[in-house]
Amino acid sequence: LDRLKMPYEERISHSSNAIAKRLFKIMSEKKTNLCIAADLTDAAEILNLAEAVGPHVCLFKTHIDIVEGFSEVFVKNLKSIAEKHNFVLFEDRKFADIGKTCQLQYSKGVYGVSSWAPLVTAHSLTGSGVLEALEQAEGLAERGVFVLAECSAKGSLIDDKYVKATVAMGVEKKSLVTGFVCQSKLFVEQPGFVQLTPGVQLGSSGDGLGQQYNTPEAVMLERGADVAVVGRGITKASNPAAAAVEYKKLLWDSYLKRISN
Ligand code: 6AU
Repeated sequence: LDRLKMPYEERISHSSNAIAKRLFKIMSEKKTNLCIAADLTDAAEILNLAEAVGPHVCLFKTHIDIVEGFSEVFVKNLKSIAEKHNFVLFEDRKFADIGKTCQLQYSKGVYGVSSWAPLVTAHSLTGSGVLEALEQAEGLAERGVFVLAECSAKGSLIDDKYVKATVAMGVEKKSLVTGFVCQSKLFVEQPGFVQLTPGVQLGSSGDGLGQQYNTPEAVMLERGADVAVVGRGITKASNPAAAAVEYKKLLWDSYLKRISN
């Protein structure tokens, strides 16, 4: 089994996680493997972005703790745009504490993430108790976690041993784990998991603060991405909707090329 050669719709039956199944279905139906990183700080601008790029993305990734103007109405509006355009809300919280603390951060506090985001990210740093805790927390019935196995940032301290142990941890909890955030082909023989790869932008190699960029073609054809995360390549464009269409097309064409080879 080689996930890199398999169409997304065929991978649905290989997955044990409800959100991975939903994601493969959305990608096949909408013909997009683009995740937008909606790293804007103004709530109204995030809603405008969601309306503009919604038809072109499978995932809408937020950092909810950078938003000024957060409210229940904001979440309600974001949820309804997600329903209208059929994309999944994805809070990139990168949970990294002991399990119990992560559980509280996930389900309580100002943001109540587990009540509106079916998908979140977590670090493996503190062990599998984090996944256990997220699974047992109150919130949406169907949920998924992307576990961070590799980082796009220059000088990241993550080494090979950490990477391997992270994937092993995710495999052990496959009912909860949607896939892995990584930069290379770590689990080609596991078609049920999704590879999410950030650090994608055309015409830039980095941001001067450690971020490193690859092209859409490189992440899809060389690095094994299933879904590519694009933030500033779209949000800083003069026309974000047009930029989303451009990235969507490049990513989808690369995917078609990959499965046809
Ligand atoms: O395209 P950018 O550089 O504007 O945004 C990249 C987005 C940011 C990061 O928090 C996130 O992707 N990210 C992640 C994720 C998704 O977890 C991991 C990583 O290794 N690098 C990275 O940039 O929202």
